[in-house]
Amino acid sequence: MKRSNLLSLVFLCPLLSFAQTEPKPYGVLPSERQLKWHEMELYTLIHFTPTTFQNKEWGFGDADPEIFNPTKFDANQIAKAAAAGGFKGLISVAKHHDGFCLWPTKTTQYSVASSPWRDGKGDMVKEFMQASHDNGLEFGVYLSAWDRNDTRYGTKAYADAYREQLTELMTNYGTLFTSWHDGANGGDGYYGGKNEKRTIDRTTYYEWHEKTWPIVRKLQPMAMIFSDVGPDMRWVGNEKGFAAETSWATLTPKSKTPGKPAVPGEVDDSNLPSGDRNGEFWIPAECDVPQRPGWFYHEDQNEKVKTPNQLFEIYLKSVGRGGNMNLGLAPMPNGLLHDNDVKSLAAFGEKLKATFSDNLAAGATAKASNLRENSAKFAEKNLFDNDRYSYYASDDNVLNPTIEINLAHDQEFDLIRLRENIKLGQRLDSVQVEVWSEDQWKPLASATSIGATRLIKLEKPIRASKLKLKLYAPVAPTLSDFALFKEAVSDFKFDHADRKKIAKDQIMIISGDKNVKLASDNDDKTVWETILSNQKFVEIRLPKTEQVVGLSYMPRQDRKINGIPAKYEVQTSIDGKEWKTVAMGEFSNIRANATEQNINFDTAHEAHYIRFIPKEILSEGKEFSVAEFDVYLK
Ligand code: FUL
Repeated sequence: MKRSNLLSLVFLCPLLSFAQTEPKPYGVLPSERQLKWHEMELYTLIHFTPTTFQNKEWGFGDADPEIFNPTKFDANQIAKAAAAGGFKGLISVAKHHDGFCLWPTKTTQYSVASSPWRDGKGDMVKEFMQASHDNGLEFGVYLSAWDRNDTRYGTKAYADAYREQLTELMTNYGTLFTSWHDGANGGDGYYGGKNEKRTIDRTTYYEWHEKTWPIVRKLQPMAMIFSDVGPDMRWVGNEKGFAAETSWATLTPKSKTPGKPAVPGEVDDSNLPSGDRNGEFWIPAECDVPQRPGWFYHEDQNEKVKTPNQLFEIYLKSVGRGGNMNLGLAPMPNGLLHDNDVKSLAAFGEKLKATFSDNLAAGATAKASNLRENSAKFAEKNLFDNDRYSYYASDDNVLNPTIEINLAHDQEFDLIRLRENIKLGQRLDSVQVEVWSEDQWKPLASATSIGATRLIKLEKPIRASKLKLKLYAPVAPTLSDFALFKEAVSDFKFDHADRKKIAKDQIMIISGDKNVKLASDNDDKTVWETILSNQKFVEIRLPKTEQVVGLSYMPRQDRKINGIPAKYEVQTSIDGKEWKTVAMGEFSNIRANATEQNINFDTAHEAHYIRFIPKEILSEGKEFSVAEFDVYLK
């Protein structure tokens, strides 16, 4: 370098020093495995068991293994579709509540080994693992603790067998990124033919902390353990895929039973969507949500596959709120994903790429009101280098620095991305963003709980060239990223098949209650709550006798559970006098995932009158509630 250039460099940067005292970490910190997980952002969860062939959400455990025969099963088709959607991992539900194991386990006969699939010689978990790796995805497993098939369920022998199953999965399927343990366990089931209800003490039965999870830690040290309350990531408290607007990565787990440990299924879930500011442990939210209304495939949900725009909204409210997004994929009985699912995933992947590949803040310059030790190591330029861990920091005594940002030129954007260097903890309380417009600073947006990633979506795109960030923290903030994007438009459409839904004004519900029309007003937000008469049923009258093939029940959408049935029966009649039962069953998982429940009759039934008989109402209060009923004709 010429001497004059060197001199001018020294002259231009007279203030920058080489000091580099890092700020002290704040609060609890993420582990190595959690850091890696935060970088993943997106992965998928595959539900495919005999339950798929029974068109149910929860198998009872009594399905004959003979029905499990997916003639076209192709793990590669599924993994490829996930990868095209931008997902970085795939979790195989190796065993769901029905107890059927997708690998030839030594612990029970109830597995692929007893099915006609691949002549009983297949290992579906292995095929999913291979396909994941072939498509650049990490692999993980879900092993339901509840087992509605196993006759030993409820005894120590089953708990031991469960741990043996876990050991098999942790040993034979390569490096796993997660071991996923859902919270639903205990209740009625087949249990080797006993057909009874079994209750376990969830706080002691599985010995999660003492015996079960140590297996994962020993055999798969980098696998994130999921359950309602961690230890590595937490359930977000709903199956919509949305974290709360303010969602901290730290949490103080709360038990449902004071004095007892908070373990899967025994959790006070009130703080799961939001986490706790300064919580006791780093347990970020995992936002799980199925791509369809249910976790398993149902033909009548083919048109309800989430669109790329819906998936994008979930991305903003999960990854964009410091959590990860776990999307449920549901193969059809033939073992392939439906075309609608594949197309929507691909279009979502394209939308993500089109939106986030063009950082409109690239090339910007920034000047902070204070720079830590005036050191280049902590300089503002670190905000634009796309490195999650290089960061801007202020001096220890400056807790709310401001940073002025000059974009390379005028830009139109509607998304702002902020990140903290979380290796030093979740430090920021909040951030405010201002925009320079008409010769003054104007408030544009604000956010709390920044953490690993915070995406702020503006109501509408804005054009600007100068912005200001105001940071608020109890210690020196360590901001690692500032980026701007414009959401790419997706005009994706499914090929719709016609459904023969009866017009709403043809549905007459017989009741003296004046609010009854709320149950068929085409508005999911309105709820009909009622005390049922002595007979305890809801009666629907059609204008004339029709060939009825099904009914749907949309539960209330206001997050309350009062009046929602867990089980049902449907009866039909031609003359209103003689009735026959045409369907009976459970609304599996309706508490966690209150989506529309479709009841399909085995065959069309001539009916002028229909009775819906709700059973096992989830919560006391008014006896029955419904957002919407629909009736389907042949
Ligand atoms: C829940 C289960 O009950 C659902 O069926 C589904 O598997 C979901 C991902 O986890 O706990």
